[in-house]
Amino acid sequence: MAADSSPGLWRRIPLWQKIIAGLILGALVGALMGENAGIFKPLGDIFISAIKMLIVPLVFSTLVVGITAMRDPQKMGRIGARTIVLYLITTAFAIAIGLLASTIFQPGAGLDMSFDTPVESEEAPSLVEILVNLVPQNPIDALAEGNILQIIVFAMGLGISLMLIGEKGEPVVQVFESFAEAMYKLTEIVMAFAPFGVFGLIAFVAGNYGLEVLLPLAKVIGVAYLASIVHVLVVYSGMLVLLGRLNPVRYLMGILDALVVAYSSASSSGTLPISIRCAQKNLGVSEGVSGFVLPVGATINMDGTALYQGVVTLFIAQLLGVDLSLTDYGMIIVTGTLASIGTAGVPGAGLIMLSIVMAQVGLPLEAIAVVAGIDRILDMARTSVNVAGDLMVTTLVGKSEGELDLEIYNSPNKA
Ligand code: DAS
Repeated sequence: MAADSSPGLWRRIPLWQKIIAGLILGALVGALMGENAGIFKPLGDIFISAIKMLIVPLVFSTLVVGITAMRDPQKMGRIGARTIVLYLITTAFAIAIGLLASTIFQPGAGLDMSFDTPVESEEAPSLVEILVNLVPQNPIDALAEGNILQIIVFAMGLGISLMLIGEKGEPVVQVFESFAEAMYKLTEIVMAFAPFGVFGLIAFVAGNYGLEVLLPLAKVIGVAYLASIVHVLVVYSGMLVLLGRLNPVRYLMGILDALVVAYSSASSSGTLPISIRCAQKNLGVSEGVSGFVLPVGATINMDGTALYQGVVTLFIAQLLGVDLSLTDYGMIIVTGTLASIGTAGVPGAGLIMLSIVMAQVGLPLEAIAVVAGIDRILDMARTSVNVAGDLMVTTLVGKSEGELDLEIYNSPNKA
């Protein structure tokens, strides 16, 4: 009798359903076990380390292959310009929505909370510093340190040079092509572990954030989550429909894996390999566009962080009874955008950058201590928006450049 080759039940369940099951189970176990749920944290830590292991080799090889596949330096310039403009537009919308939500719902009004732990203020990186630091003095160091922007610059230079030398570059291009394929396969192997990793991460978080921590600040958490959902459903869906003539439901279904990993890990850069996989396998974006737009986005496009800066800065001003002027609102939008560009794609980075925005409008940095205790809960939401924004722009840029496979994008079955 032929061996039964049909996949077992576990393999027939779509990955995103298994990941969400891991998230729900983790929340339940964490709520039941409290801090003892920390025993599952190593599952999450191993999973995060495994996806971080992929970032440098995957981004580098995908970018080199993607650029050589484009065969047109002008096209790269166009993609870069479109990417930056769309990232700035979505970030400005995000801050505005954050400010509007806190203005309407007044989460800080009538609250009385003490705070005393001073928080050191960060300096926003100037645009000049960001530009100068783009060029790696030693590409091997950049790869070893995981400096994504420098890796992108070097990969672009190498890709364009390989394109320009034509035939002589073919052997190297083929090596990168097979290396990138191997990295995609390794990403899939790591993703099979995602349900268990997400379970471990959420069980730990749910076990450490009991109701006694969350209830007093439930309103500001609610405002941040509501504003985040509105930003994704209104701004991103609206841009996909208006600028790309694309069905936003297919986009939302296609990014679920990346969203859940972003939510449970609170790390955009840690989610990057999953984002690249979602863009290519679920949204049909080409290697070249996804391999460029997503790593840039994971480094400088943080809409969720920008939205969070708007919500929390106003929350703290309300808490202290400080009335902000229109100029202050303008300063929050400008410094919030710069702070989000300078925010690293790792857990807690946005809280540190919050000090820049608060200092700009004269709020005491000690007040950050009020939201520090619930930062992980806020970080999970803002990271999810950061990743969703990167994937939305990647989809739009792919569509505008004819590098989006509409058959894959419109398919109801997502990998
Ligand atoms: N956790 C950061 C990220 O990975 C966002 C933040 O801290 O604001 O995108």
